[in-house]
Amino acid sequence: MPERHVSVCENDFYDDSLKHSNSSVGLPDSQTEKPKSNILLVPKSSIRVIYGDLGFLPKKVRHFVEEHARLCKPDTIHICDGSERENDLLLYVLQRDNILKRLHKFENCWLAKTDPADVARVERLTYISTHEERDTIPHTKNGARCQLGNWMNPEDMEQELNMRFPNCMKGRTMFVIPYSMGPVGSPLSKIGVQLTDSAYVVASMRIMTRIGSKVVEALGSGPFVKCLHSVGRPLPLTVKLHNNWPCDPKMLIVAHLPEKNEICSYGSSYGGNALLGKKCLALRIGSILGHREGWLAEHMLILGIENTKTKEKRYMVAAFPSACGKTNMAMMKPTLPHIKITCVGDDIAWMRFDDKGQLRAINPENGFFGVAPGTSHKTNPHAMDTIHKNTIFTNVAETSDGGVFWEGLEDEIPEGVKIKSWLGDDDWSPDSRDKTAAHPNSRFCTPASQCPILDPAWESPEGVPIDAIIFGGRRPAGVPLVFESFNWEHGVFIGASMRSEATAAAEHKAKVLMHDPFAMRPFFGYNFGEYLAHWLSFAENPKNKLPKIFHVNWFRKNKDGKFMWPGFGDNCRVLEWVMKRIKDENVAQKTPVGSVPKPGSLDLSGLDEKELDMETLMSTPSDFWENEINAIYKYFDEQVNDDLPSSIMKQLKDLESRVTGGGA
Ligand code: OXD
Ligand code: MN
Repeated sequence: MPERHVSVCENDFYDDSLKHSNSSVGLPDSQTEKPKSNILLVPKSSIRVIYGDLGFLPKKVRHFVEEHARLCKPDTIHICDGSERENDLLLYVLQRDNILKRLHKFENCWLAKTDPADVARVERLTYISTHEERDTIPHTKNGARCQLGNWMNPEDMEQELNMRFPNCMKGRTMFVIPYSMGPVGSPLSKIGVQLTDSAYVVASMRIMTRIGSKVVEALGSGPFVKCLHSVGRPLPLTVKLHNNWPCDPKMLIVAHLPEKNEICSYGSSYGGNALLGKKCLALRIGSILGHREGWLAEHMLILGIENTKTKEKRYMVAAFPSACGKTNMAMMKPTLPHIKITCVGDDIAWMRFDDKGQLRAINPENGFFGVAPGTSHKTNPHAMDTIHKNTIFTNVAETSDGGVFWEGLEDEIPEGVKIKSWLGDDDWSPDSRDKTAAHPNSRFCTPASQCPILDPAWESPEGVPIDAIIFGGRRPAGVPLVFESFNWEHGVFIGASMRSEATAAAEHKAKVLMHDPFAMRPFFGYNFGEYLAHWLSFAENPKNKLPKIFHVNWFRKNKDGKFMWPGFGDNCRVLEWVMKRIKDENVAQKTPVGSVPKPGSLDLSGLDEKELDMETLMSTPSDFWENEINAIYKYFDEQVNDDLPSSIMKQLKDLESRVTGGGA
């Protein structure tokens, strides 16, 4: 593939747009309402605005753009309007520069392959910078390395950023993306403005968030989160790129500066490192704003569930660590004919108790950035129906008939079709040099509006009412299929003590059991102890109708290493039981760890009950739980230390005495 060392500013396609932009010369003065020209003068050179008009940006945004254009020195500026025309232009350029390849089998679908060194979120280089360390992370004990976030002081952070951003966009175009997390104009939404030198990031942000002129209008003179992103490869290049994918993994940093309402990301173009609305704004900065303003930003899917027999409908949220099947659950095709699931969101929930004390949730995103491997017509037919148009695939394998392939699609590939692996092996087979056809963290980035079971209220500005909160993880042993907390405080403790096998979404080794409280371990914006106190505080307002809290585990294995529960569409049976518990139906029985379904209370119709060992699936073996309790003691002690709320420690002690038979 020929290397193209060009930036979009060289594209003649822009000529047309130039005619539409104000090109008279003059020095823009950010203090005046409108700049006299669309050319930004910086010392010794000028930066042309080749798309859009600086003059239409609110003063504060213009100032932000000008300041960072002076710092990063792009050749040109493109102010995103979010139009179809703009998207066509970007896709043309990305295709021309061999960053995206059209997938002819589908409608408007694209394939990107990254530098193999830029394939996942990099948690160890993701920082929150505040004056006080303890505002961000608890002090650890016994010299333990903090697992609940990375802190850096503002002076060191400034130095780190100064080593990277000056001149970093030379030769490139700086895109200005005004974006809304949440429906444009909803009182629960937040606005960000991302500056980036990656057209791939713009094309992806356009799917994952709402971008463009409508956001600028909604913003007016209001606050916004300042987001600066660079791939870290100014032109001319000094190194050879892999797959034409600009990135600088050695200099990578993802920095959050909550005291300035700013996010700065350098060196990666992929996923949560680069699409700054997602993990950076919607979770890390979002959780800080939620703490300040009395709401919750959580790593949770949101789904609607309807029993068509009783005509009852409820909404639930569920938190699972990355790549544990949130997207599959959010789009579940239930195996019980009277259960209907609708999808509101698959990754993030912003939740707030309303004036009547009802918890309400919005999905701040506009698309799904789902893990591709494992997704198939068998596991998630609704996702498969969502992704066949207007989708950007990254690091999946391609097929000789212009389609895509990943692990899990073996039964869906037409006879005679060849597979080209994500690393470029042209005739890939399971015995090939490349172990997997697709990277384990390969993704589809697809518009939510294409999901066939999207909930009618998914964009409702006030959010959907939430009646159950579900936690879960990959637990091969000891943890029952489902259990309910005894009360809110116990539920918060269950969230705090979550553990799960690591996955490929970040740099950790898969299969290692990691503590992942609330599935938020990589995404806490502030001290986890404070976060727990924030959750506990909602019980102090007597008006709040606290949802019931549950824990599920679809991943328990038997002695032969086989999954004991069929999972996927059959998980609706567990959700139906949760619905009954919301109404306080007498279908639960106590165990030391929580309340599990009474025998016979889960609808197992249609399943081969001889195959199912429900007794073991619901069991809570004491030896397992004693070890679990010890691990939680160690974790709370070393990682949360003095910041652990005393009521959470009491919950752990109560669990211990229930498990060891000491009462409580
Ligand atoms: C994601 C993640 O990309 O959790 O959603 O890693
Ligand atoms: Mn996620």
